[in-house]
Amino acid sequence: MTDKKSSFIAIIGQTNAGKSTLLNTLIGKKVSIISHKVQTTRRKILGICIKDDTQLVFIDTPGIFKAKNRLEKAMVQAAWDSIYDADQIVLIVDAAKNDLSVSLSVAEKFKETKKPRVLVLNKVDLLQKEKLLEIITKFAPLNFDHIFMISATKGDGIGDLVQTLCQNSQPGPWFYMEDQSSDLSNQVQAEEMTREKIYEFLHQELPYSIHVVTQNFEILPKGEIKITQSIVVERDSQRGIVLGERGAKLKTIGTSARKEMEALFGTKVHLFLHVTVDEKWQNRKSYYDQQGLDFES
Ligand SMILES: Nc1nc2c(ncn2[C@@H]2O[C@H](COP(=O)(O)OP(=O)(O)OP(=O)(O)O)[C@@H](O)[C@H]2O)c(=O)[nH]1
Ligand SMILES: [Mg+2]
Repeated sequence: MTDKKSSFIAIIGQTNAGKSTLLNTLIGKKVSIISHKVQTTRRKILGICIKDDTQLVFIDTPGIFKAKNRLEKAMVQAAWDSIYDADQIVLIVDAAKNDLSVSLSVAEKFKETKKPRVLVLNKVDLLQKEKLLEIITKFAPLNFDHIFMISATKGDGIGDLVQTLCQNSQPGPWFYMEDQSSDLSNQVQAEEMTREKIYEFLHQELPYSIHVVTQNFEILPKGEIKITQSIVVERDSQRGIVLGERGAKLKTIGTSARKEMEALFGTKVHLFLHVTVDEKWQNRKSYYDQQGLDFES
């Protein structure tokens, strides 16, 4: 018999609601990348933490939105799948957003599940208390088991949320090593860091046409890391935009990504970025396999 407890918890919600920000705050380090743009997270990402006798395994998911192309459909499908994989479901809502229709329809979809359902109203730092009451009234017919009001960026309300998730956890083994905080390899985490900077420094639609792939990841004799990555774009014209005038844009992306990598790995990183063109990357099965996404959907 074990007196240990564990629980898989899906964090789902509309794109940009703050799922990845919440994951990072829960884990206490940057596991998942964040941006002010929509559709930042493209795959399921596990963040693992231990609270007393309980191992909580959070599943950060791509945001739910009206998917059009193959990649978008696979991303949204990954979010729905995580509801089935999880023991508890956290629906996170951007409370500062006026239109709640997407969040309400997502909640409707898993209303009948027997799993604990938690409603989290996020970004409360941006709005008045009265507005929150209005939102809670709208969600009342969906009978959530618990409701929390939080600020994922500031950490407000997180302690109470974690306590409830622990209380809902069932006796069972821990599935991950005690010092493991994510299921992403260092290589994938480094790719994600570069992708985050692409979201930050490139405008409009361009980040959606891009993915990052590792060419080489090498630990040097002194413990420093040498990383070579390709930034893959869909068209030749996009190549020039990523490079910028005399390569200035690529340099900004690289410097910023390298700093994040050094903070994450705790060592000096030598980062080399190349821009390559692959018109069809969004239709290549290998990309979906790497990301743990379903190619068919
Ligand atoms: N003011 C405020 N902003 C927040 C809060 N939580 C998240 N944000 C911001 O909301 C934006 C989206 O955050 P993400 O964590 O990337 O959102 P997401 O739900 O993971 O988005 P996708 O991966 O695109 O589905 C970022 O600009 C965050 O800084 C919060 O509590 N307060
Ligand atoms: Mg995200």
